[in-house]
Amino acid sequence: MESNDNFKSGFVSMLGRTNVGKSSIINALVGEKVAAVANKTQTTRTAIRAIVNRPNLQVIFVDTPGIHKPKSKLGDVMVETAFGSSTDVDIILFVVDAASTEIGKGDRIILDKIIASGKKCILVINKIDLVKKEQLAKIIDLYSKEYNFISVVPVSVVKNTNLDVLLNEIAKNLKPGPAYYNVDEYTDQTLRQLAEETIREKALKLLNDEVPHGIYVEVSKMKYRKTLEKENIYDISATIYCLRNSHKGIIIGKNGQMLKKIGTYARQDLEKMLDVKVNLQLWVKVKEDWLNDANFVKKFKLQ
Ligand SMILES: Nc1nc2c(ncn2[C@@H]2O[C@H](COP(=O)(O)OP(=O)(O)OP(=O)(O)O)[C@@H](O)[C@H]2O)c(=O)[nH]1
Ligand SMILES: [Mg+2]
Repeated sequence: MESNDNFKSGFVSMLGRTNVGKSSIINALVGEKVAAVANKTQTTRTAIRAIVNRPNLQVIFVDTPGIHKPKSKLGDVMVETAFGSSTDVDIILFVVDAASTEIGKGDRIILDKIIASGKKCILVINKIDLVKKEQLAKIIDLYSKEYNFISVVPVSVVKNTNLDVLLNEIAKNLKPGPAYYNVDEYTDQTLRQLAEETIREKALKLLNDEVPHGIYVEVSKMKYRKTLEKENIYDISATIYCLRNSHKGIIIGKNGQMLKKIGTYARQDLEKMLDVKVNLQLWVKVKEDWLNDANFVKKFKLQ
């Protein structure tokens, strides 16, 4: 373990409503795709650790599911995980959408939790590329009245604005400590979990309505194969589970076009991530009402 007086480290959790850009911020800071990002609600389902290493600094970010009104047992577990992940961290990042004009129900619930915890909290206003200066001033004013934030940082992931400022603010507020993870690691997820997230992200992006909320992905095989040709291959097989037969039809698509598209996009990302050629096989199966199967959704619980 690396440790000296100049070295700082700590745990930082992200809290915010769904879709405000928590996972996007983490991916941008880490410089790797750690968490799935999509313009859909409830993209992140579980707490994911992402590690940012800089000279004399290690920040372990805990990405969490967005706070929303749960409509299933999975939703209950997700919200519980989000709040649970913030109890033993050094700093909470409260992420809000720059376009908000009032503090809505979800943000109010989060604020109350932060106030009750009394923890160091940085207010992060994301998506400032979408609003005018006056709106930004309004939202800073609106939230600053609610809590004594150690800092307020407006950012844009899309324009790469102020992400360095955010990391500096975090570093300033951490105490000296050891590197908890090897400095060349960037997540606690296994390759299998990263592959599942990648495939689910592509399905989320390409599918609409209620279909994407009812899917989960399970990798059944992941095997590195040496070939006689120049390039070796990673064989990956995965199943996309969905809630209904009609959803299965949509995921497969006309002449299998949709599944092919999901597979192609996922394969391209996986090849980048693994730096090797990937042979991806996707299957689609129906698993009714898994979202409300208490036993099954346990796997999304905080470990
Ligand atoms: N315009 C704009 N869009 C952004 C920015 N940051 C993120 N987004 C988009 O916002 C959407 C949601 O991003 P995510 O990172 O998945 O949001 P999240 O808060 O992790 O969402 P959940 O996991 O569902 O809680 C995606 O379409 C992103 O591309 C930004 O700075 N500007
Ligand atoms: Mg997310």
